[in-house]
Amino acid sequence: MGDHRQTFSAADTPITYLGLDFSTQQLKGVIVDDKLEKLYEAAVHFDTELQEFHTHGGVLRDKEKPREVTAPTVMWVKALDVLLDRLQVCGADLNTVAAVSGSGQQHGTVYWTNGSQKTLKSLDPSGFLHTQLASCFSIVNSPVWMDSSTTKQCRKLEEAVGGPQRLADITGSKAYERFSGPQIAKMAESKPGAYQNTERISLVSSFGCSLFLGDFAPIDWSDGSGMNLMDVRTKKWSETCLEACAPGLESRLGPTVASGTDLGAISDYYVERFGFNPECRVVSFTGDNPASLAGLCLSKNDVAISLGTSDTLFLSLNEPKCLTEGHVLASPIDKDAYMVLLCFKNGSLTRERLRNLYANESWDDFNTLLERTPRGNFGHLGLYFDEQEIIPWIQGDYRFDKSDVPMDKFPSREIEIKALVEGQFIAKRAHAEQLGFKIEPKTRIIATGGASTNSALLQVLSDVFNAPVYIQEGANSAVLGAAYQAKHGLMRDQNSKDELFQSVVSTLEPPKLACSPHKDAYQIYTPMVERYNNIIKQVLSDIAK
Ligand code: 5FX
Repeated sequence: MGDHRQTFSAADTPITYLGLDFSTQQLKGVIVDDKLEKLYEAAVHFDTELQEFHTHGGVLRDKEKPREVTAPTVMWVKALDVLLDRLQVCGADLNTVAAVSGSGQQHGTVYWTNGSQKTLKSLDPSGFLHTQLASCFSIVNSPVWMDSSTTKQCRKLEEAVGGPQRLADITGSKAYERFSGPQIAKMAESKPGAYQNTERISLVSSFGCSLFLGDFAPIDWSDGSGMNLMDVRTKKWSETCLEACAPGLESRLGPTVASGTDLGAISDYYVERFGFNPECRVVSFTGDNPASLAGLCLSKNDVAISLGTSDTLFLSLNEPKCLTEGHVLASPIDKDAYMVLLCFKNGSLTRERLRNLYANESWDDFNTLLERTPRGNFGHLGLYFDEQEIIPWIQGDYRFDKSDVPMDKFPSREIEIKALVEGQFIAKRAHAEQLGFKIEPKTRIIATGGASTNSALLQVLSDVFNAPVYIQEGANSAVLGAAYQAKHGLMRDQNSKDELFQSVVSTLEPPKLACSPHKDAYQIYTPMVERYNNIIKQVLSDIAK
């Protein structure tokens, strides 16, 4: 390992890094310079540009089996053929790329058939990648994160280890339908012949990495934490979990590797076909959420909150608690740290519903109403879950007065709007704190996603977390994170810590300050977080009756 940039011999030409993101709807690529400034970017949109695969939103659904969601594996390969061509057409000189890394939608699995390693190792540069790999997959469609058809396998896995909390203690999460372990278990049960013929199982990320390496790439620790199969502390496969999912699984998964590891030189295929430098290194790929953590340059005291159709929160912690709500993953940038990931289904669509009900379908009116009541909303607390929420597992609208007595309606429109926004952010703080997050004087919130342009919303976020809020354009954070990780991968060693990654990204513009908390914010919202926790306990126990 060591600093390969010293030896990289693209003489007199600038050094660049290539990041890729195999996301749900498209394959993206970005080339950055040595200061990590973006030089070129390109994308291949699956539905519109690879129409022969008949995907909608990048996935395939069967009307008869609505919970099964897959994507054609070869479509991702073909997208790579097109993307690399496109980058060259943009003017990119791929000979300057010192390292490539990537990100992939988390949890999705790829099944390489017997003999495919040999094919990967002997790719012919005169032919397309997708034609050479067309018969390399033991099932043609890969299950992806939107699949929810594995409830039976989830319960079996939890029972085998001693319950959901025990599984969370080991792997960082209770069993989830979309996680790879239950997905592999279902594949092995429903298609035993294809499973038997499977030489290697990759995640979407390690699959993308394998294409560049010309060999099976190991699964990295961070994406491996989204499988319900890896011990999140020792970073080794859990034998009990493997046995509960499928026979002979360990050899099919291969080894795990620290995120950001330099895995070797790029396959000759890319040197001869696309003009890559033979010294270009391939750095392990990771999941899209960990790559976003890198792309947002999140440091130890930061919390990233993405405000979109669904809201996502993630942060880095040294000693997280593993619970049956939320996910604990190995950090992609620090070998001793963890990444906490919380997904909330009810984000923008719920905000929009209340805007339409109470604020004349206008965000300006919504913001005026939001600013009209004082912080704490006279003690009113509201929770609005249009869809079945993931954290907490509740659906419906709930309203409480200052003594926590349930109410059918709040007395005014402004109280409804304030209750919605405060309630959404109080929930985020409460669940992050349950997993070990503490507000520190240095805490910063990095807001991304569509709603992060709404400053009235961000002020409430800042007050609830008693921390300044910064805005960062988040749309491309995963692909940029992959490019940053390519550079980081060349510089890191076995003991790599957060500080090294932060120094790698120190050339970038810091995010912009959007707002700071009011002086009374901590005293107002800390008791409300406590009240939220008690209310949720009560609502969940009422639901269970
Ligand atoms: C995380 O657990 C998820 O399932 C999603 O955010 C996918 O990673 C999206 F690609």
